Amino acid sequence: MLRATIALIVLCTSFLSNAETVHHRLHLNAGVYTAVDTTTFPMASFNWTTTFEAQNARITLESGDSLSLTIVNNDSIKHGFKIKDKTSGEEIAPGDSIHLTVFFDQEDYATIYYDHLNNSSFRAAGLGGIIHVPSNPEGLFYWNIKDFQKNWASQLVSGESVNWMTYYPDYFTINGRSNPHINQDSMARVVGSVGETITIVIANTGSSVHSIHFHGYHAEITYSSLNSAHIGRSKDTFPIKSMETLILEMVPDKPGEYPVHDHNLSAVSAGGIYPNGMFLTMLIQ
Ligand SMILES: [Cu+2]
Repeated sequence: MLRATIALIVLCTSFLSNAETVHHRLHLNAGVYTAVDTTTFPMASFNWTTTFEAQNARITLESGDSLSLTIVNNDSIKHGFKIKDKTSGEEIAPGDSIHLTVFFDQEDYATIYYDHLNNSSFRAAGLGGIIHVPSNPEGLFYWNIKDFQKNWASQLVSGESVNWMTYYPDYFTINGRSNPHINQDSMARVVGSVGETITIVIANTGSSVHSIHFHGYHAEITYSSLNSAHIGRSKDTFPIKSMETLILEMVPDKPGEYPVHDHNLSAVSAGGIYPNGMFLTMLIQ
């Protein structure tokens, strides 16, 4: 009996020891984005290094982890940092850095970290990424979706306010890319097998509502940051509001290559050209 109890304690401790303090450093970089049609406009992102990349760094944790995060502001103006539903938001002076530690206890959970200052101007300039705590480490894909209005980009990246009532986005990205380049991102383009469990984390870090339409397959909502009542619903179109996160689970029932795109077709364009926006294909073998 004593031996069994000790064995159980050892077993429990070994499970708990998976939880750890995970150290990461994010660099807030301002840069120039080259869109799919070679148009360029200012953008800002949170990256792993001091080099600007349109794709914001993605943070994956295990439940029970403490995220020990340093954020370095490499820009010449003041910025902010907030983790949605987790922190209240802090400011970072130009050239300075902040440090915070946040505990993540829920699995199958996704949230957004972002620059919360200036009435969403900085977030709309690109500063928003995904934090994900998966329940299953296999078959994970990520779509960080954003929309941009090219002729506002200089104002937004400088933190100037805009009249959101007149917002008219003309560039649309997934993980910083658009169709057809997005198909080169192996964390975005779903490639899998019949019967495999595929998890897709979608975060709308842009400013418009999007509606993601799957051809060929249905998916089930396993997490919704806005509507927990939607969990368990199986369907093929998923509206997602600004700053919402969804986790979808899909088990393909047949092989094939099928498109996924924003059902709002203006978001399947870049500078008015179709289909250079939020459009990619899923390949199931
Ligand atoms: Cu469709």
